[in-house]
Amino acid sequence: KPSIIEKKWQNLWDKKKLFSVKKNKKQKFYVLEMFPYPSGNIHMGHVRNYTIGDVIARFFKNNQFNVLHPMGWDSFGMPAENAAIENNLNPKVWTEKNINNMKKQLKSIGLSIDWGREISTCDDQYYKHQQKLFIDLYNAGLVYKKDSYVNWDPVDETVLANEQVIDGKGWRSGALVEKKKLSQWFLKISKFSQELLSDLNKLDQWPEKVRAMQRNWIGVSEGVEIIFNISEKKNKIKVFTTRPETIFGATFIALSVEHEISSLFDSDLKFAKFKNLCIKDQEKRDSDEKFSFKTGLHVIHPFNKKKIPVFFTNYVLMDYGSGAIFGCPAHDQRDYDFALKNNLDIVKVIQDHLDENLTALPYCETNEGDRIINSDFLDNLHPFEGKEKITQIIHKSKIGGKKTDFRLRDWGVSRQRYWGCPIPIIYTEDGKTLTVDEKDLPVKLPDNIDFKNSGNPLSNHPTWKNTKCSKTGKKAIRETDTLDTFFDSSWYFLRFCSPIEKSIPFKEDDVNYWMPVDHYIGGVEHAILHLLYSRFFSRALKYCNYNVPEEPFKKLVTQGMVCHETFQTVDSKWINPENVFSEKDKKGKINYYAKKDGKVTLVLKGRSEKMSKSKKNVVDPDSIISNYGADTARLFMISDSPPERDLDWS
Ligand code: ANZ
Repeated sequence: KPSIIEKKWQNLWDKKKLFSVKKNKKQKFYVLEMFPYPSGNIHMGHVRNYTIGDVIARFFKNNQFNVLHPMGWDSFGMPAENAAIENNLNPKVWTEKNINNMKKQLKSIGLSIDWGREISTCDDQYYKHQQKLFIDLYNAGLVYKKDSYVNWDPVDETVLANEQVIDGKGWRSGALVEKKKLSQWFLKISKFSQELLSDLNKLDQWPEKVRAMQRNWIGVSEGVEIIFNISEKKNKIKVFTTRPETIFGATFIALSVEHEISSLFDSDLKFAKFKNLCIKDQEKRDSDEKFSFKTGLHVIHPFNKKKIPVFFTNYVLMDYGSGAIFGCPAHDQRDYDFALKNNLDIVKVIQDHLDENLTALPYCETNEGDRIINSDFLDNLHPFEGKEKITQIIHKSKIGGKKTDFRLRDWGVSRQRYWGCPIPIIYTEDGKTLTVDEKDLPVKLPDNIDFKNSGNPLSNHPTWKNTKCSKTGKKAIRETDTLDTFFDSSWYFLRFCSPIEKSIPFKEDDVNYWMPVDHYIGGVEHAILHLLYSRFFSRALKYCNYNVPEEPFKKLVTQGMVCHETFQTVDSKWINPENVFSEKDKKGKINYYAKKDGKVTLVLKGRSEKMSKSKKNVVDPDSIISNYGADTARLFMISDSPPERDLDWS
C-alpha cells in the first residue's frame, strides 16, 4: 500500500509538478544501496542509506519507470567465523539468524524493496555461479598463483588480516606476528590499470572526491626505463625513474633484495641473512633507516662512462617499477640518506633558481628558474626541457625508453578461512592444477566443521579436501583457501538482474535491460576497494566475453554518517544518551546525570560521533518505529540534512 507520505508527495508531483521527469513506460531505473553485512541488527546508518534509495525508487516508480530496487546479504566473512569460534556454533546458523532479524527490521521500515530478488552470498546457489566466474577468469588468464607474504600468527597457526594485527601482535593470541611466504591466488587487476584510470573521466555522476581517491590508488607514474650494463658480468640492470634528467647525478644503483640479480648471491650466507632480514622483518623493511648490502659489482654510466657501485637495500621495492633504481643523492631524500651512510659521492645536477651554491641538499623541487648543471649536453636546460631531451636520447641510443607505471597491485584473493566461497581448484596426484569440472559445481562448504584446533579449518577437515579428478579418476586434493569477500560483492549487482536463474550467473537480456546501476548509494569507506574491484570485475567479465557494461555504476552517492551525542562517566565509561537527563544549577549551567547501578552520577557530554555500539550512542530503529511510525522514521532520516552530509540525530 502507498504510505500517507507517499500519497501526499504523489499529489504534489501530480498537481504542482515539483520534479520534471518525462513519463515514459519503457524507461528503466536501477536503484541499489550497498548490501549489508548481516551483523545482527540494523542501525540508523542502514535506515538512512536505504531510505535514500527508497525515495529515489518510489519517485521513479511513480513516474512510470520500471524500477529495480533489490536487497541482499554480504554474508561471508570473518565476524561470522569469529562468532562461531567463540560460541562453538556453525557460522551458517549465526548468519541466518542475523539475516532473519535484519530482514524483519528492514521490512518494518516500509522500504520499497523487491524481496523476491533477495540473494545471499553464502548461499551455494549464489556461490555456485561465482565459482563458474572464477573458472572463466582462470581460463582467460586473469587468475594466477604466486608466492606472497602474509601476516602469520605462529600460535593460532593462522593468517591474519592487516586489521587483526595490533601493534605487531595477533589480536587473539597476542603472539608476535611473522611474515610467512604462502602460495596465493591473485586476480590480474593491473592488466586494466590504464582503463580503470582513464575511464574515471567518464564517471561524471560520481563525486569528484571518490574519483580522486581511485586515481591516487591506481597511481600512475610516467617515467623512463634505462638499461645499465654490469661491468664484471654479462647481466644488465633495468632501472625505472621519473627524473631521467638527473642521470648525471647518478652515483650508485640500488636493488630490491628480490631483484633477479640476487640469484648471483644465492650461495652467499651474508646476503641470505640480509635478504631474510629485509623480507621477514616488516618493521625493518618499512623503516626510514637505509640498510644495504654491497654487491662488489659495478655498472657503467651510459653517458659519462664512470663506474658506479651496486647495492641491495630495503628501500627499493620489488613490486614497483623494475625493482631497481639509480641513486641520485643530490635530488632525492632517500638516496641522500643512503649516500651519507655509505660514503658515496653526491653530485648536484640541478641548480636552484634562488641562489647559486647555498641550496640545502637534497633539492627535490622543480621551479621556473632552475637549470641543469654538471651534465654535459644537458647543461643550462630547464629540468623539463632536459627530461624531454634525455628521454629522446635514451630512446634513440636504444638503452631504454618511456614507461608508464602504476602503483596498483594485483588483487590477492586467497583467504585461509572457512567462511568464504571455496576456490574451485584441485591439485591432482600427478602434480597438475585443474579447475573443478563445471558439472560438479558448487564446491560446497562442509557443514561439520571443527573450530577447536588452530589453523585453516578446511585443510584440517578429515575428508573434505580429498577428491578425484572427474576426467582421469586420479586422486586429488582440493584448494582449501576461500575467496576474499570483496570477490562476492564485485558482481552481486549483476545477479540481482537474474536472481533465480539456475544454470547461469545472469541472463544477458536481463543485464542488458537493467545495467548499469543508475543510482548506487553507499558509504565513502568503500570509495576505493569495493568500487574499484567492481569496475575491474566488469571489465574482466567483458574480457571473458560476457556482455556486461564496463562501468557498473552510473551515478554514485556517498551518504554521510549518522551521528549522535556521546556521554561518559567521570571514569570514562560510555553511557547511552537515552539514560541521560539534565538539570540547570543555580547559575544556569546545565549539568548531565545518569542513573548507574541505582545511583545518580554526574556524566560528561562529549562530541557528537558516528553511531557505534562501542560508544553506546546507537539508536534502535525498532523503538523509533514503534513509537513514531515507519513513515516518520524515513522522513526524518532524509529531511534533516543532504544525503552526502553527516546527519546529527536529535
Ligand atoms: C632517479 C631519481 C632522481 C628519482 C631523483 C627520484 C628523484 P614515483 O614518482 O612516486 O613513481 N623508484 C623507482 N622504482 C622504485 C622502487 N621499486 N622502490 C623504491 N623507489 C623506486 O617514484 C619514482 C621514483 O622512485 C623513481 O625516480 C625512482 O627514483 C624511485 F632526483 O630515479 B627516481
